[in-house]
Amino acid sequence: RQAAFRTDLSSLLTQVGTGKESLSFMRQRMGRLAMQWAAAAHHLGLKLHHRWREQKKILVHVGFLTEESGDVFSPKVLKGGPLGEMVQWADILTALYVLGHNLRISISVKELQGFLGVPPGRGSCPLTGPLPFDLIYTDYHGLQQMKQHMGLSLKKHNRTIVFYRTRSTFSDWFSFKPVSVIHDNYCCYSAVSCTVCHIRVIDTFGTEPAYNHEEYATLHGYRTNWGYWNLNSRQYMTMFPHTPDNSFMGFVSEELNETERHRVQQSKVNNVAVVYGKEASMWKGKEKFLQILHRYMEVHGTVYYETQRPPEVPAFVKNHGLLPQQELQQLLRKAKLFIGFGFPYEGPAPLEAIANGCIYLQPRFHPPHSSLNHEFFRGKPTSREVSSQHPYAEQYIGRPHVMTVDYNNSEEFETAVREIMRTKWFLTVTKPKAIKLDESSNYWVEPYLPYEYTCEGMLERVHAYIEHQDFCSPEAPFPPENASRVWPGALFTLLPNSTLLGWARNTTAPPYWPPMSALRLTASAEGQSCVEACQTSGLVCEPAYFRFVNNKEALGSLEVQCDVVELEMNHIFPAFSVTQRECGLQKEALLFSCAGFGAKYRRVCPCRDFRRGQVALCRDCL
Ligand code: U2F
Repeated sequence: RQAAFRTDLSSLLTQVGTGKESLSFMRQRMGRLAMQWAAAAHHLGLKLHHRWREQKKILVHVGFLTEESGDVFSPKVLKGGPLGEMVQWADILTALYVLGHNLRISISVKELQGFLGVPPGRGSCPLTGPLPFDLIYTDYHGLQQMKQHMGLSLKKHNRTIVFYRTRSTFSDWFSFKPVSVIHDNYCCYSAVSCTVCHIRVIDTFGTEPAYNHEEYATLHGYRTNWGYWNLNSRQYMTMFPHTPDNSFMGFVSEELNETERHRVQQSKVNNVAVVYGKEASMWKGKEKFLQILHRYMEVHGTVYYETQRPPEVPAFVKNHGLLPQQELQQLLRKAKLFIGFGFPYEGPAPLEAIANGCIYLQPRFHPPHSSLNHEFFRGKPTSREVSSQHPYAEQYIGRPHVMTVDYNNSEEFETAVREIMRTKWFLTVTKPKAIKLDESSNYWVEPYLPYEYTCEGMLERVHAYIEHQDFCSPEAPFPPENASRVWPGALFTLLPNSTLLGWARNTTAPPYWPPMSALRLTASAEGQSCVEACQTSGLVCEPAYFRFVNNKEALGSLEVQCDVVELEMNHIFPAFSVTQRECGLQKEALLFSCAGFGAKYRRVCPCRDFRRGQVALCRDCL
């Protein structure tokens, strides 16, 4: 069946239901953004020339909202608790629905079992019939529930599933014994592992390959509460484009039309600042900054309280209490400054503020926060270094919309506030971004929203993933010894091009996504990851290409001298050490990692281009 874009959300709203504050929040958000989604669907339809798209059967199991996982979020929706996750799930559901897919939504283990066809009261069922879904979107809680409550029942799906791990590299996922051998080269030991390739895990902060590979994580100290599921790392889908090892799912923010832009321009008040932080604890110890800020601006807050003003919020702050999203938008439309004090990390609010024409001021973290030095990130399956409260805003948006300064230096902080006070407002419908008019610090700012966070941007990205990401079919094997044997029938030739090298693909080779034409090979500096190395060249690391550059030919083309070539399970490989003339190739596909780096190694990095404002997709990826 063909998937047709949907613009009427009423049946989705009914499916989401009520009964929990979290669901009501999601429904309200969906309803409020319905027009934007409809317009985006229309544009994307035109862009894709209404090409035929298959309607997928999709199960969305929101694990963190189930009673079985404790559902700690729902009771806090109206009390200043985290809403970022709810924002993202609401937008994922809407995107899938608007794209025209056949959706089922589950927020309890019972519903999950029902949708997967597990008879009540039975842990297992006959080995017949296919998995009734093409895709399952869930989270770490949901994954755990599938393992705990229905591992055996998933066996029923084993016969019709296509397999994606070769026998030689197979590891026993959930310690089930082999069920059956289906194909010559590929086998399905555990039905769960076969079903797992249909799963997408919504994972806010991301999971790096070293933490994902159970055996490797256990042996090398990367084992955490969350990781070790042995998925393809691109099956984890994040809130921001943290590491290209994962797929960037994102969410949306409201986009202003021309009329609204004009209104915003008129409603701006030069000295209104809104503090980022809806829970009183986020304001603790910030009096000094608030005092400085108050010298220049009227300070507003949206801190939840029951009866009395929380002691952390000074008397001069105009506290509105927790606002409904729509009212927060109105406040942001009036404000000039949205100011963060370090927590929460990486939420949606700064993007909303910038989209409504605020300047976002935030602290730089020196040293960066990470799972190694900060309680909040401890136990999260990533070593990513968080350089500020909102690294995406810092790195992808930057000045003049975002100012990242050292709050330990009060002078620097005050200078930033003064600079913001001097900033003037300017509105142009022709320029996509704010423009700097002169060399002085007097510049003009306008509302800005990166394309990837618009409804159209999210629809485009989710559409591309659904069309092209396939973790079930056997992937091209990667014999590291010989590039020309990379893929049966395919011959990859290196095209020297100064420091970068491109690959030309034999026309008989099977299609690959992202297309091979986007591949650019580069070597990182010593101690640098491929994430950074590709960024330095204005590109992005593409983990799907690692298998094509994990060979001696690639090393040769980078003019690397190798006295020894090791073949090892090591998340830093492929890499080489210049001083020791040692080279290392990767033995385990699951450990290909953009994020990995090691002090004495230079990485062999497969990079690719990307679409303007849509880092998840290469230019020819649509
Ligand atoms: C992040 O979660 P948060 O919920 O703390 O993220 P925020 O950026 O504060 O905002 C989430 C939404 O809350 C809304 C606002 C945002 O869309 O419009 N909101 C509101 O409706 N009323 C108000 O008065 C104030 C805000 C992050 F998203 C999570 O992934 C993290 O777990 C969490 C901790 O780092 O931070």
